[in-house]
Amino acid sequence: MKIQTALLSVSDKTGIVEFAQALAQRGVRLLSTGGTARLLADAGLSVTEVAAHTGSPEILDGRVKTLHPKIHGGLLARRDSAEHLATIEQHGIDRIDLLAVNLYPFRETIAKPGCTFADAVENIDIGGPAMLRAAAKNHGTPEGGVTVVIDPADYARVLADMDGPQGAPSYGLRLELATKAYAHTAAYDGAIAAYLSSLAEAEPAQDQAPARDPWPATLTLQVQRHQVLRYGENPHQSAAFYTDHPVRAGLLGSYRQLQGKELSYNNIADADAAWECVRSFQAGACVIVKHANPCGVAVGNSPLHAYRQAFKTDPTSAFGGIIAFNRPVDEAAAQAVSGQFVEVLLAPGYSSEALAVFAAKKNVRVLEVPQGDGRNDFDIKRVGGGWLVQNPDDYQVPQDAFKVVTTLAPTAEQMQDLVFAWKVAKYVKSNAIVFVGNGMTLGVGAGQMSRIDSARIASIKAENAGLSLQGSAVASDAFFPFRDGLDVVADAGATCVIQPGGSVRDDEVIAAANERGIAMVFTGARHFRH
Ligand code: 93A
Repeated sequence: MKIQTALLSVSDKTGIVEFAQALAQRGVRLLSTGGTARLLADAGLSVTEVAAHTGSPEILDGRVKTLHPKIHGGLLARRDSAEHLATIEQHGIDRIDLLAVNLYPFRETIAKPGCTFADAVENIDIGGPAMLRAAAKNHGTPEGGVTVVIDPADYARVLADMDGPQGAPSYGLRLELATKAYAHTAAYDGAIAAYLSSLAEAEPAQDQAPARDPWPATLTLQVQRHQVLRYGENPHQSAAFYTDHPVRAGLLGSYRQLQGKELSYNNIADADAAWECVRSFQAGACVIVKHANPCGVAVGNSPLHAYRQAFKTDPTSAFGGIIAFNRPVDEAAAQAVSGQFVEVLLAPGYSSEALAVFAAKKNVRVLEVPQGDGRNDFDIKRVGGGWLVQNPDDYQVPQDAFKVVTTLAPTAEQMQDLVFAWKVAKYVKSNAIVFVGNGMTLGVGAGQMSRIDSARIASIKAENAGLSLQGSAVASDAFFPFRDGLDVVADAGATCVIQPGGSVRDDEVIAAANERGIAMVFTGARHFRH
């Protein structure tokens, strides 16, 4: 069924004039709302204003412009129902075969600093979603139906089908565009619900009532599909990557891929771990991640230096790793990194020389993540039949809250390594034990069910890498429940330890530290990561 009449009503006017021109050339009659109609008329197109078409003027400051039976009847009449077609004819309603609508920019409006409640409310589109839903509902059958376009990127596809053998958009395309339209209106309403619930949370307490429950009764996720992934954590799982809308700068989701194969599910998960860890450093740093755990972290006076030091921690595990830098990567670092098998590289930027080095290694996925202080509102973990929701673990114990609990206090250099180790431990799966010396990790023990095993593994790994732990600093992501873990790190050569404290056996552990000549600091906060 050829397209005879199209209704164009768009806030984002990208490509609309060209699209309308192409439709007009193909003999399509154009209907349009105020602003869109003016733009098309200015471009010399013949266009009928919706108000003229319906005989009802736009009223209530434009709140009611397309909410009319002549519009909705034209979109909703079933093309395969003689009765429907007779009914619209009887009421003087023309079929509308194509609808191009994109909505008032609600999300963009509320993102603007100083947006008032009135601005937000006026940017809640009512007529647009009503038309989108109507047109999408009536996308029809292989024989015919309504084509609905919300994304200017799809205009060309509609025209291509109109020029194809069927002379009209195929059923496949109509179905796909209808799906997209519903996904769009659902996300749009989600954004409105999230905005309104944020107002309710911000409401000042009117009385002495107990503090509001900080978590809303229902959660609306503002995410959009960024990419369908080849597969999930394993090849028999299908998967997709959804990103926040909009993504905050500084978070992984704001990445730009400069080269390399498509990212996989595990690439994205590991890249996030690496990026979150590296961006937590003020100093120039490099983080190498394997299976969601850092296997090498170092600060350095250049990206090359930081990388070399990080790599030394565990060259075996670094093979096929994800490598993140918090400074732009230069040629020297690029050369060094390309000497190893690397899955993904992340940095806030790359010199052109560095990019030229990677260009010779087509498979390396090179990501640029813009610097920024964006953080997630919350973390989510799926459990059977539910979701666990929490604030992200972005608490940083201020250094003046550190408490030295042993007779010996750490020297200034030891304190630097302790702070470094504590930072890294937060990004290592629990139970985490991290040995550090001179601004680099020396041994990382991750993901064990007992802390003493993590301590043993960390020291074994240092030994395997040929690194000495004499005089090293150690961080433990949670308290030592017994003195045995502390004894393991002392035996390995550590001379200072940082840990939250808080065990019922703290006294035993402090006594052990004093006995072994270890300076120990309590942070008062722990960083479990599962
Ligand atoms: O205010 S509305 O909710 N009421 C309506 O009846 C209506 N019809 C279309 N907003 C409505 N629209 C929206 O106007 C469209 O979704 C589109 O975003 C915008 C296009 O307006 P104009 O063509 O005047 O720029």
